[in-house]
Amino acid sequence: MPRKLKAAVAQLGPIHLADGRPAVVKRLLALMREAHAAGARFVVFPELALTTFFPRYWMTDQNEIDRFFEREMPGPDTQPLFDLARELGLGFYLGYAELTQEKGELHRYNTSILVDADGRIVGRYRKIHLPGHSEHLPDAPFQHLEKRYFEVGNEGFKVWRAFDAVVGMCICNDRRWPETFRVMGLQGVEIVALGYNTPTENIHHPEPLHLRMFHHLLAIQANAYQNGTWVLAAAKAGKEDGFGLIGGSAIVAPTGEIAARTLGEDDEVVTATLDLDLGDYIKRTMFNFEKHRRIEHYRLITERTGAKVEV
Ligand code: ING
Repeated sequence: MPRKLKAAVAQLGPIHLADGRPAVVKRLLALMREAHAAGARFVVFPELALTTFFPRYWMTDQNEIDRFFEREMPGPDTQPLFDLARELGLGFYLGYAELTQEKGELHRYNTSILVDADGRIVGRYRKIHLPGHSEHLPDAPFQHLEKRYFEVGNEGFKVWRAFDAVVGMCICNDRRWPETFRVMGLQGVEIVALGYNTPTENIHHPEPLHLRMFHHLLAIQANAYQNGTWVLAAAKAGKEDGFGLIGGSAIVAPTGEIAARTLGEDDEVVTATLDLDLGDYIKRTMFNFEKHRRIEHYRLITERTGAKVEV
């Protein structure tokens, strides 16, 4: 019996500084209803889907910074998402800024959760590849302070059984690193859900605008194919208080082909029926890890952090 899952990617348009959580949650609920009406049982939301992309701003007051974080999940503002998930039988991936206490100390992560069709949290991922910088860049048009506001995730790249599939998660910049997907690929992942907030401008080095979309799609298509997995990628897009974020939300098949993608930069749902066995032939042939990988030659990947020219 082929395993099929109707899934959705729910792109968010801009969230401005003035937009409170209740207004954003209202948009998320509407997107859930739209995904459900299209027959979806799983919907992927963006990274930091409850607030504006606040790492673009230089802040020094911790109370000001912590206004962007969730101290509990679900909390009063987000509980309606879990209630609707249960009512509709629609699971979701949600990205948000997590403020948590561990062993009496506060920790802050760029986090995503996997919620099943009963509205229960079955998985959590804390972003590992934090891009950008930690000190103020006075000449930059905006900041990218994820290294300042978040700690590196401490729970690795895991997978969970959900929606009759093996499901993994990552967040934004993680999608550019093949290690992200290969670690999940080595756990038999069949669906990787990810959210992203990708600025239209690269503050680190001027590059043509078209490369932002090209690199985004290149990363998710290549990693889908090289690990024989579906990839569901949801953008927060559009101009947030004038700062541009790319769209390009997409559902990518294990073949690397784009099965669905958004056209605009506002709230938009796209869906596809995932054949959860489609990646099997890729994992049995081209990317049969057991048969073809030669880990005896890969030592540098885990022993060396930066590149070193020794010739
Ligand atoms: N955003 C960007 C991304 O990886 C980034 C970070 C900015 C990468 C500029 C390259 C250039 O899509 C997040 N949130 O990781």
